[in-house]
Amino acid sequence: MADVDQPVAQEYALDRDCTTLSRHVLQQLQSFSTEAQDLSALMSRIALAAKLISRRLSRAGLVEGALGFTGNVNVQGESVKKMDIYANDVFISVFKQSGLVCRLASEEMEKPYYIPENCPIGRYTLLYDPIDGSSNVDINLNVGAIFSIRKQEGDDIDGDARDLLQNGHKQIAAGYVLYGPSTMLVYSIGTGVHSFTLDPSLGEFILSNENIKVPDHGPVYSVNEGNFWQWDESIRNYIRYVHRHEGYTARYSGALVGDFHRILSQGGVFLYPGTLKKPEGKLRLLYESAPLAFLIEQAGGRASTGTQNLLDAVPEALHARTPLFIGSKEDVALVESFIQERARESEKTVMARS
Ligand code: P6P
Repeated sequence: MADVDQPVAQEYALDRDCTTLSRHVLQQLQSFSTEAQDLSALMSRIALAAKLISRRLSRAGLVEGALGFTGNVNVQGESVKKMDIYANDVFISVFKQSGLVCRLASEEMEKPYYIPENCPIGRYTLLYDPIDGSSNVDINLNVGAIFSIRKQEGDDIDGDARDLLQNGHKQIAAGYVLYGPSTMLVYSIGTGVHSFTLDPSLGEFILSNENIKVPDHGPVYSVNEGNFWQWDESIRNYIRYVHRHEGYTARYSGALVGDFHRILSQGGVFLYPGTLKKPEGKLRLLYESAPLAFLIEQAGGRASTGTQNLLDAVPEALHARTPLFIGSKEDVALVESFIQERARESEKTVMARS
């Protein structure tokens, strides 16, 4: 007797296989407006860049000159990996052909890259970290890419992209690519968070999870405890708390995208606090923290600088950094409670001395 559910399951499987990223964006917007078409085309370009970089990463160990350092230092003061440059160039090449993106702002480029021929048509700016966690590249561990899309405001006559120095609510789309055992693309255009998995046999990103929600609380805290003595006492007090209480476990891969993806999937909190050497923290606001903050809020979680909602933060410069506390709302609130407690104690001390 044939399984009566067979046709439905088969139909569902076929429908899922046909839910590509570009189709999903149009479904999300339930419109074929110019902006909807633009966003769908932009996401398709992101997917193409991700496929090209995934292909390079999967064979990097076999390709002469793919791995290792270039010998240069980028605007962040970090040693540049050959894969950083390759990935950055892939995004430039893919979006030059897009006709939609007028400017590219990348961790790897001090100034934005302008594509003047696209400006009359597409007034979008792509902000991205082409390879996040590149210290993992040469040892075949997970790396990622983070992207954010904003609409250009004004004509940027003097080429300083000042209109980008606005808070994270100005983002119209954000997401990341995780190059792990499989290559996943996770995105939001403000209608929930959705994940796609690259099917190499199809060469397509196929829908794998819709409307992802982060648990209100989770067991994971993700932080580089090697910086313990560089942190403010409030953060050290939080770490002492999770050390002494049941139900917490530490996970840290050294690549933000992988650590964030674990938090999004299982709940918990990722922390990159300010340190003595880097009081503003290490992570960049416009193309690392703000896109992830956009996603986590869409997934029902929170992102904070420690003193304000991350999406409210306004950068003073293109490569501005900010402390980042992001994940489940209860776990981010717990970190903030230690910061607020410390601030109250400091205030009392100052009052007592005055
Ligand atoms: P640390 C990678 O260089 C990165 O920008 C993020 O991907 C990662 O979360 C962080 O830096 C790791 O920094 O200081 O812990 O090595």
